[in-house]
Amino acid sequence: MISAIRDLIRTARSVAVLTGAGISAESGIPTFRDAGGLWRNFRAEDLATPQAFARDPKLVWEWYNWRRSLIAQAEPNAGHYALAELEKRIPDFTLITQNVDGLHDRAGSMRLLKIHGDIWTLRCTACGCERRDLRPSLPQLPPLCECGGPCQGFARPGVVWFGEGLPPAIWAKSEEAAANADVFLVIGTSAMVYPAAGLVHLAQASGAKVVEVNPAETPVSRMVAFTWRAPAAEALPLLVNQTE
Ligand code: BJW
Ligand code: ZN
Repeated sequence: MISAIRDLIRTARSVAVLTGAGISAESGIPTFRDAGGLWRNFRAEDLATPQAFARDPKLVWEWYNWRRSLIAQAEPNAGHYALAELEKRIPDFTLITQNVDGLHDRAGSMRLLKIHGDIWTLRCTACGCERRDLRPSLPQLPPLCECGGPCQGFARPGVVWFGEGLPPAIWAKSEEAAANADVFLVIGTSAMVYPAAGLVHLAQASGAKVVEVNPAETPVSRMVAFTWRAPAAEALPLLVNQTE
């Protein structure tokens, strides 16, 4: 199967990739929906919402502080690096990630679309201004806007919560990449959260060969051309090394 996937990639005109939390699992960052993904018995669906933030911003920020601290200690793994390497070899390549952890950037990926935002960005709920803040754990929760204006609004994480739209320009580019891809790799995502999971269907309907890399079955496993049951950090380096 590896050589068949390798051949697909080698002869592809355009490759697009969708990653999810599973690609960062081997960097020590818990996924959302596997065992170990819970924080104080909360699910992402409980905390990653505008309603949860309105009700208890400190609680939501404590969750993000916990995650920021874990991510700050983590390093990109062989899966992240393999995708950065693949990008160098394929002229038309797009990496679409649902992850907010920044590990793809740190591995060197450049043609990267972050459809769910970035945990290291803070956005003011009053004036909308954004700033980067790389401190692993923020001391004051919730943090205040630092735009220098009079707003004094709460800052929130610069990520996309349930019920919120995805950044329109980034989403448009993601749909275009999925629709134009000859090969679409789906890596480490449960494919349960929409509209991200819809990219797999769009790619397939537009004629792409879809390849899934995931140790577990997902709702898209049965529709894809290949489903490779392996951890991303093991599978992706094999794929890249064999495309040389
Ligand atoms: C490994 C591994 C290893 C483990 N190697 N793999 C259509 C149908 C039904 C519902 C909806 C729909 N359209 C919209 C909705 C509602 C909702 C939704 O999808 N709900 C579902 C839960 C049912 N979607 C939304 O609300 C979205 N917005 C929207 O649609 O707006 C439209 C609109 C808005 C306003 C007006 C009008 C229209 C927004 C979704 C935002 C999701 N946000 C989060 C949080 C981001 C910020 C943060 O990180 O804090 O995004 S939730 C969370 O889930 C996060 C993730 O990106 C996302 C996906 O999770 P992912 O990455 O797939 O992780 P897991 O844990 O689920 O899976 C891990 C996988 O890895 C597993 O399969 C493992 O097996 C695997 N694995 N080890 C490889 N080593
Ligand atoms: Zn502000």
